[in-house]
Amino acid sequence: MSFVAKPARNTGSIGPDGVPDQLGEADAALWRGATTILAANWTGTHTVPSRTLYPHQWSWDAGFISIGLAHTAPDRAWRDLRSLFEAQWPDGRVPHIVFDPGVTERDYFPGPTFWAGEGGPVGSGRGNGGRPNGNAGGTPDRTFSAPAGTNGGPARLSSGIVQPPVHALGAWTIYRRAPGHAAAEELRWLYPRLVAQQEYLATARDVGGAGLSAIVHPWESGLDNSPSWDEALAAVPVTPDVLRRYARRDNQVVASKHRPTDEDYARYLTIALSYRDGGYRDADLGPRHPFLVECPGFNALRGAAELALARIAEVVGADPAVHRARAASITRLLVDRLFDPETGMFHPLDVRTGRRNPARCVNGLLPLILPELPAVQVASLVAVLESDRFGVSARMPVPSYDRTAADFDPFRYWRGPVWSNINWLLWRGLRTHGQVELAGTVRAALLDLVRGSGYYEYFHPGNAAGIGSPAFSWTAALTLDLLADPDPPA
Ligand code: 2M8
Repeated sequence: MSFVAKPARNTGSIGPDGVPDQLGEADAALWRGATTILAANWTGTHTVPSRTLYPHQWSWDAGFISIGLAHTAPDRAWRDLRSLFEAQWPDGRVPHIVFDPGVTERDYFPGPTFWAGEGGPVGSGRGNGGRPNGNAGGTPDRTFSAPAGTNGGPARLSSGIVQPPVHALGAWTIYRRAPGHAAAEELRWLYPRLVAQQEYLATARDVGGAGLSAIVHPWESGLDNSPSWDEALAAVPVTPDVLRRYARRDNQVVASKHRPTDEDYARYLTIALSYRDGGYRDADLGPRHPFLVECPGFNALRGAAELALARIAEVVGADPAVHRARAASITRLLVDRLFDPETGMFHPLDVRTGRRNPARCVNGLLPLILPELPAVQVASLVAVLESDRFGVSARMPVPSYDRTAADFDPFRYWRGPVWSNINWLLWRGLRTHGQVELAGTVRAALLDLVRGSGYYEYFHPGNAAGIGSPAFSWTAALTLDLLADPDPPA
C-alpha cells in the first residue's frame, strides 16, 4: 500500500511557525487549528481522543493520531505509541483503552472498575495483580512489555478487548517522515511488540479456524454501532437488569440520538461481561461467547499492518518476507470468505452461524487498502463507492452506511454519518490501486468538511453538521496528513 512503500520524502519546506510553505491561507489556518487541538488533547504521556467524551487513551485512535503527529511532533508521536504499548498484555493483546489514573470513574463509563470485575484490576505490569493477563488461562507469558507506571506515575489499568491494529502504519509513517538513529531505536523497541500484537490476533483470535481474526465485541471493530453487527447482536441474550446495574455516561455528554440505543448498549455490556467473566480467555470461545464475527475492516487493517511491519523489519534487521506472506494470505482469505459477488463488497461473517451479514457497511470497502486485492474486487468496490449507496462526490465524503438502506440514520454513531479516519483509509486505498482522481475527490471533500464544520468526531452526511465530540484528535491528526502529503509515495 502506498504509505508503506518508500523512505522519507520532503514534500516542501516548513515556515517559521511550523506550517508547510506550500499551504494557502485557508489551509494554513486549518493546519494551525489541527495542531492546537492535538496540543490541547496531549496529557504529557499520550493524546486523548476528546477531552469531553473520551478522557483516556484509545488504541486505534493512538495509531491515527501518530500519523498526524508525524508531521508536527514526531517525539510526541513516538511517545504516544510507547504509552499504549507499555500497557500491552503478556499474551500480546493491545487493550482498546488504557486508563489514565488521574481521571475519575465518573468521567468515563465503562471504566477500570467495570473491566476488572470482582477479580481486581486489569492492566499490564504492576497493575495486573497477577490476573488475568498475568498468564492465567494458559496465555503465553511474554514478559517484554514494560510495566505501566515506568514513567514514574501509577500503573495504568486497561480494558480487556482490542481494536484494529493501525499502529504499525503509524510507526512506519513517523519513521518515513523523520528517519534517523533515534527513530530507528523507536522502531527497534516497537517491532517485537507489534509482532506480538499480530500474533495474538492471528492465533488466539482465529476462532473460525481459517486464518481470519474474530472480534469478540462490536467495540473491537472500531465501528461500534454499525449495522454490520445487528444480526449477531440480535442473538445475544440481554441480561435484563444490566442497565440498572450500570449507568451510561455517553448520552449525558452528547445527544442520545447520536449514540447507540439503550437496547444496543445493554447488549454491548452483556457481551463485555461474558468475556470479562471468562477471565478474558480466548480458548474455547466458540461454545461459550455470544458474539464472534470476522470483520472485513479489522482483517484488512491486520493485513496492512503486516505490510508496514515488512518495511519496519527492513530497518531493524528482521525478515520482511514473512510479513509480506502473511499480508498476501490475509488478502486471499478476505476474498474467499468475506466477499459477496452479489453486493460487490465485503461483509462480516458470523462465526457462530456461518452467515454473512447482508448490510452494506463501509467496513466492507476497507479491503481496498490491501495492494494485492485482485482487480475484480477492486473494480467492484470502486463501483460501489461511486454508486448511490455510498456516492463519493465533491460535496460529501463516504458515509458509514448505505445511503439507500431503509434504516440509514444520518445522526447515529456509525449508522450513516461520515468519519474522517475511514475516509482517510479509503483515500489511501484508492491511491494504492491507481484511482487517483477518485482518491483526490475523497481528500478534497474531507478537507472541505473539516474546513466548513470543524474537527468533529463525525459529520451529518446530508447537511455536513459536526456531530459527537468537537476538537476530536484523529480528525485533527488526519487533516494534518492530508494537508502535508497530498501525493504520498506509491
Ligand atoms: C468510540 O468507542 C468508544 C468505546 O470504545 C465509546 O463509544 O465509548 C468509537 O468510535 C471507537 O472507534 C473510538 O476508538 C472511540 C474513541 O474515539 O470512540
